[in-house]
Amino acid sequence: MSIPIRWTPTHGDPYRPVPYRPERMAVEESLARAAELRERMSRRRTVRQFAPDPVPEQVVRDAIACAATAPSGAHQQPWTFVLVKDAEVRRRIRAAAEEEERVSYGGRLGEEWLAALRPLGTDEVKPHLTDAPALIVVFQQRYWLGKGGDRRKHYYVDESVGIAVGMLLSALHLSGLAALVHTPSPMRFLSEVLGRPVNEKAFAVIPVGYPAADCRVPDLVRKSLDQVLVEV
Ligand code: IYR
Repeated sequence: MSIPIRWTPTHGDPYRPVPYRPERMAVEESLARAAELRERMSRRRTVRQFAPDPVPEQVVRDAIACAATAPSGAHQQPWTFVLVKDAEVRRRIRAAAEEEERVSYGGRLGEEWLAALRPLGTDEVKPHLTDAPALIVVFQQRYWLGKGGDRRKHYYVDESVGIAVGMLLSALHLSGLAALVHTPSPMRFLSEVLGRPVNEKAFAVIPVGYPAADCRVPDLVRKSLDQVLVEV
């Protein structure tokens, strides 16, 4: 018997649903998994000091594949993940990012913003961009760009890419890797350095690796569940 050919529904295709019957998880197992996941996720920290040790590349690719399962507006999947391993490209990204950050920390951010950042200890020096063995540069596809130059609107791009990045961070953490969401501003240089098309806009640079042996993080406390959850 031949296997039916599946294709990605494209713009304007009719609704052709297929059955979805995942096996229901036993409540006991659900509770145990949720509690374990909560505990493991609570141990995730944003890392700014990375060991130069290489990471298993397939772990990073699998995490990106997890991120790409994210829901998206009209299922348009408006994301591109550029995995930068090349040391020279990372050096160029660092140099350009630090040039922008010098202006930002030198006053562009404004006193209120700088005061908000002070407890985090960030500054314009970005060694993580070259110390981490890999960078995932996430681009949003602001619109669809056809081969002939025709464009189609993408919907809820910020939300879609934000969800995907959240899933990426979870996947990396649960696979044993540390990461940082770095948002140099403005980020236009990333399109130039990485040669991305005009419909793509950089969203974040995510260095990935293992924490340095002497890694330190700010002494942050997260809001408790009752501070963030309202039940009605
Ligand atoms: N983009 C700058 C500044 C910065 C802004 C926020 I909001 C942060 O949470 C952290 C840093 C930088 O990357 O240093």
